[in-house]
Amino acid sequence: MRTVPRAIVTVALILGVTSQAWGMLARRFRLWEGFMGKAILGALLVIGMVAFAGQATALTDAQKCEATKLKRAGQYNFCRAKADGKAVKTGDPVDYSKCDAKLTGKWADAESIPMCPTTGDVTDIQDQVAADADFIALKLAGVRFVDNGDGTVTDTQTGLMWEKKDDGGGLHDKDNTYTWADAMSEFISEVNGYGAGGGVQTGGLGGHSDWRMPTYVELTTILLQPFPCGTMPCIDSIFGATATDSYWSSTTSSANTSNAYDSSFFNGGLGNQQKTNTFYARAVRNAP
Ligand SMILES: [Ca+2]
Repeated sequence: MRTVPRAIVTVALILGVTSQAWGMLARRFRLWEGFMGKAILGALLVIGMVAFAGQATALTDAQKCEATKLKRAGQYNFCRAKADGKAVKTGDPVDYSKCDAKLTGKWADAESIPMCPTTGDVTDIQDQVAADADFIALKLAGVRFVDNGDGTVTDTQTGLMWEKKDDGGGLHDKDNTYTWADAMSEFISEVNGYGAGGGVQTGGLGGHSDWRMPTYVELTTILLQPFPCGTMPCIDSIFGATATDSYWSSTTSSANTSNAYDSSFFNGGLGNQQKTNTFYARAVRNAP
């Protein structure tokens, strides 16, 4: 991919500098008139062409496949954005079916090139590009919080995806409390789809396995503004059931490493607590 433009630039530079120098010499000594002058100029041209052709044909099948897939992924993104734009203009439900069909077909074509660096990844890339495109569409719609319908909420302002809490008695129950260490390891491990005590990873909340505890700064971004606030719990209701109490951040107190910073969703108060105490936890990951 990158060797061709560099080769063109290099050859052009060599030819440019050489021809300038050669022009000066030619004007000074009238070299063009001689057989040697023509022979040297011809040789330079041939060397340049061979160098360029050599670089251009040096693309491997793997590079061709990778480059083609990149192009198709970009076209898929564009196709989705266009469909989003059409839905905005017409008010009709957005329809990605043509984009999906096109991508699937073109991906198969790309994979017919032997030695692709990756194969069988159309669904994976499709999901990733779709998530990126959806995120942009929501951001442009001026929507801040989006309930993804799978137990997660996306904040288009910060680019963070949050765990939605419930009152169902399971892993995501708002009443579960943890020491800081348990929140950082066991709780997050389970949200990421590992069984209690480790084991094999499957699923993960919303199909993701890169959940983590929020930093102190991240945690404060979902407090209702301005805070301390009069609303209890101090958070948008889109985040589901929320304990009106302190939630752990991942950030250790700078003054006392036995403590970690927390945010109270009772009224938006900020503080730090001994890590051995038990408080509430809400997982986060980087969207999309
Ligand atoms: Ca409960």
